[in-house]
Amino acid sequence: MSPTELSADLLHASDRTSLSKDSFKRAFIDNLFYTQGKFLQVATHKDYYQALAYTVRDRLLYRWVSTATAYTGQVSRTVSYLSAEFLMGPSLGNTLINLGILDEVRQAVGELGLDLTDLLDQEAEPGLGNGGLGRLAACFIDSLATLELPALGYGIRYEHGIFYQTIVDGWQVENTDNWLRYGNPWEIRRPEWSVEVKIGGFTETYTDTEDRHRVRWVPAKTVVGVPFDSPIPGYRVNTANTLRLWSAEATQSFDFEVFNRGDYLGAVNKKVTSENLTKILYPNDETPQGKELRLEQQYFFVACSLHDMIRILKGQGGSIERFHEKFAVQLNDTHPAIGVAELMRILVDDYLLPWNDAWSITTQTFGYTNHTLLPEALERWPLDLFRRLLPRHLELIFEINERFLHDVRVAFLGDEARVRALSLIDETGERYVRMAHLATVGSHAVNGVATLHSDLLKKDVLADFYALSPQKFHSITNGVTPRRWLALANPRLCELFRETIGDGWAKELDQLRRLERHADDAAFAERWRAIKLDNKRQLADLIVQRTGIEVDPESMFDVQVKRIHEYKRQHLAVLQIIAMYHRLKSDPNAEVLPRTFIFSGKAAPGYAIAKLMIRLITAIGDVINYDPEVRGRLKVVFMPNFSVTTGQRIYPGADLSEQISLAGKEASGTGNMKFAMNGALTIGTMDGANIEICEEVGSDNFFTFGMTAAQVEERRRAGYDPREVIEANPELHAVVELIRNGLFSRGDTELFKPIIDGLLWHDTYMLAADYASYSDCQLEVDRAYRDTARWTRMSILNVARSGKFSSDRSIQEYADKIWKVTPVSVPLL
Ligand code: CBF
Repeated sequence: MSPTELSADLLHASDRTSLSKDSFKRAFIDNLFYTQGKFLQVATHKDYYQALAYTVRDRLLYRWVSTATAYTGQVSRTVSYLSAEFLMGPSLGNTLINLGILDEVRQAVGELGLDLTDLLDQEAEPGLGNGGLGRLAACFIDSLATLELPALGYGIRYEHGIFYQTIVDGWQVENTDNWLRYGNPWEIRRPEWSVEVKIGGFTETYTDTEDRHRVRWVPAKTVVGVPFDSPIPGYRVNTANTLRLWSAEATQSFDFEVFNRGDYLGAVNKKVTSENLTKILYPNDETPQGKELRLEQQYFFVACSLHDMIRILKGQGGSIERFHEKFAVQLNDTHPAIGVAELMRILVDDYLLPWNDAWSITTQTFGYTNHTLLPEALERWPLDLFRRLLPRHLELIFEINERFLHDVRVAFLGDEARVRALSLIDETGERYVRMAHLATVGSHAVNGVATLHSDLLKKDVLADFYALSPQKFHSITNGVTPRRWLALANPRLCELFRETIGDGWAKELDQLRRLERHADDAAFAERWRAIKLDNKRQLADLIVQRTGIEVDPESMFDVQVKRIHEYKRQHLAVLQIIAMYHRLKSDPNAEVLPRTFIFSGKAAPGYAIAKLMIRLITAIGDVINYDPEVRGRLKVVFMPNFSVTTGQRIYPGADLSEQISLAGKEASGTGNMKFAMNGALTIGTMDGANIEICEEVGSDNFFTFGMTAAQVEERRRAGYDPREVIEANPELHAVVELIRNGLFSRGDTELFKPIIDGLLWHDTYMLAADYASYSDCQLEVDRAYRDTARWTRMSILNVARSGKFSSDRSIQEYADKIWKVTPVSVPLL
């Protein structure tokens, strides 16, 4: 019997594989006993969760091993998705959905006297990302597995993920995230595939045996990257791909020489510094900080991942010249862009390939996704820092640049301005390496994440690159996985889907279209409303639990959840809330629709204005929520610690989704999609994917306001003075005065001055210019909401037409346009 047959035999006989309820219960008790060392009567909820997680993981491992076996036997191209962030969210619920065993497991644990929901709540969320970009990576690996595409997600196993946010006296307080405190049952450490990564030092030249000049990198230190693997199951398929996250360890845990000299602390110093590398996720969204450790983190995980791919290639008997045929490597933003130089280094220095061959392999390997147009978000590294950490890579980047700029000069004779604009090195002041340029030059495909964003990339941020190689540019609109964001988050709505149109939508979201024919069915609409109300009740419970604020589920839930950032304009919503409050105070009988405004999101710890915006939201809540004259008609809530888990509770309970960024600033947005597919209507600017959502659901079912991206540019060019606009709008003027005079700061006129001054003197994100249009649009929202039948119909149509926004569609486009990969079906062993 061969080893594979032998293990297949064992698998079939095992309680670790079977999906039957009895075998599941036996396995659960077994895990409780043998992995947790507990029995039912004394175990805690955490123990139960761990035992359940291991029981489910065992079933997953069977698929994982089958997948690995299927992949080993064939040579089809594999996608390597390189991302510094993977905001996965808890695994247990999602795994149960994807394996199709949620109901059985609920029953099995129920028969043991346990409640599955309680157990799901025990899981610590791995917050290994800041926001949209990291969450997109998580949706994408779910879709890759669901579409049965061979893929590996590569990233960093941060010991501490995004900070845990609490609100103290109305202010954001950051607390250390400790997601690994109880261990992580979903990962397996694979020390046998560790990689040694060199850092720092210098380079030297030498002559090889064939008398050619070569360069050798002599590093200052070496760190070991240890992979931790988690299985990523596709939805109702046998495929379980791998998420491989790298953790830094020291080459030696203890330096005996130093210890023997009596320096006890010094003996462990190296270990501590090496392991610091993957200690913490940088909590900045869209504002990279030029910190040395950050560049080290980026290089570390990229170097580990490329070496791992070469190990796999070699293991399959492939030659390095065929690297690009085996791997399509996608750069999730510029964070892994150093991969271009690292692959060149490996090919030229380690494998001694001629430059042109190495360059051809490299450019055929990489694809680059840009996620932002904000100039301040484009990563640049000071040359000195770069040289100190990666001396050889800097030399290679210079050489790439020299060759590239030669091509530019030939393409645009005499246009030295263009040469400077395209250069990989920014020479305008202190010299920097421009990572977006490195990624663009080193990739065969570059894409934006929504149509407008891709157009603006071509027109603005990467315009010169587009002029040079237009064929490289693509647009792939983002998407989100319907498994987590519908099946898991909104079970009641999905039950209605199941009864009405069956289950196919979870894999082919376009099938939701079939709901359209029920949009005018009164009984169906009634059930739709009842589900929304139920979801709102649950959300109201969560709100009171987390904030102490009671809200009325019958009021409209008007929600803005996302990172706190000036360009996203949470403060525009705040101005509008104050205006409504003012209206009510001026005329207590004024017709103001009862609304509950729900905000949630984290501000980067060093981003003072964003933190002040949180303070302003909590401050207006403190006034409005307790004003007897308002009689609960308006409530303002700030939900602490927005996360994947919190999102799963918020999206299904929302009536109105606020997507109000200044047009041209939000690359795509993905929260906007989650809201729409959960039946919330959007009030939004013509920005990012809002435009496509509006196109899909129809402008009658979407509330648009504000300037378009082109109008924003025009207005700026014409000279924009926010004070003029504010003076001319009595409502807005009154609002600004209320804040300025200290209504929300107990008379303190200094507290919110930075926000007010910003608005009056700069208004970079043009709140004043869009205010009137936003305000009018909110009146239209009021009118629509009062007409219950109309609102419900709009809500149904939003869901029915949200099929485009599945990440399965996005991934299929990447597979066809960029990666050229095809599915591999996995037989179970
Ligand atoms: O593409 C995914 C998301 O990425 C961001 O969050 C980012 O970090 N650059 C953008 O801000 C979002 O618009 C985008 O949806």
